[in-house]
Amino acid sequence: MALSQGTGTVLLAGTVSDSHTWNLVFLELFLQEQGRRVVNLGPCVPEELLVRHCRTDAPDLVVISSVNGHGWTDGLAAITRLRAEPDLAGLPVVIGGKLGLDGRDDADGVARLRDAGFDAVFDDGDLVAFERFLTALTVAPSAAAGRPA
Ligand code: B12
Repeated sequence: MALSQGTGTVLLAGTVSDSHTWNLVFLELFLQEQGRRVVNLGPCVPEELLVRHCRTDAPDLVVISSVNGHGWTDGLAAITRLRAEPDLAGLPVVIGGKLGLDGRDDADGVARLRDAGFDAVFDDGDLVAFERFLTALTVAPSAAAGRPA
């Protein structure tokens, strides 16, 4: 489903091990400023809860944030669990923040997360790239899914 400007619902969640919250507050405001309705599940969201909310809230996009340095593993577990559900296979899901511990670009980590099912990975939390992704998703979901992370 396309994210139409002003109407799309975004499900926002921190990863299971991550207790940071200001990243989520920031992203909620960022998305709301663009007219999105945001359901913010907060930090430390287990995979089962995420799956349940993907069904009950019927989001047009899922945004996962991780800044505690465990994003590669937590993100992989979350997307693997989500993509195991056939009815959620086509739901756009992205992850971003500070995914590793050393702050360096990790092309292998990005590739692993993309292969596992994320539509985009914003390792350095690049908000400009994220905004471009949102615009592409609004116009044509397939174009957004095809762009490089
Ligand atoms: C405040 C803080 C805490 C507070 C959190 C309070 C709270 N209520 O959130 C406390 C003290 C609790 C805390 C705990 C820990 N912290 Co801390 N914390 C910070 C600190 C100083 C600021 C984070 C913050 O609030 N920033 C403000 C928000 C708005 O910005 P942000 O989080 O960077 O998010 C931005 C981007 O990353 C991006 N973004 C985030 N997610 C996404 C998703 C998408 C899709 C996109 C596009 C963008 C995006 O957008 C945001 C806005 O620009 C940072 C250091 C720093 N200066 O960044 C460390 C930091 C995040 N913490 C760190 C660590 C290691 C921990 C602990 C593990 C420490 C410990 N040993 O216990 C624990 C985490 C425990 C856990 N289970 O998660 C490390 C993470 C290492 C890494 N990833 O490289 C950091 C980077 C410090 C460091 N340099 O080592 N922390």
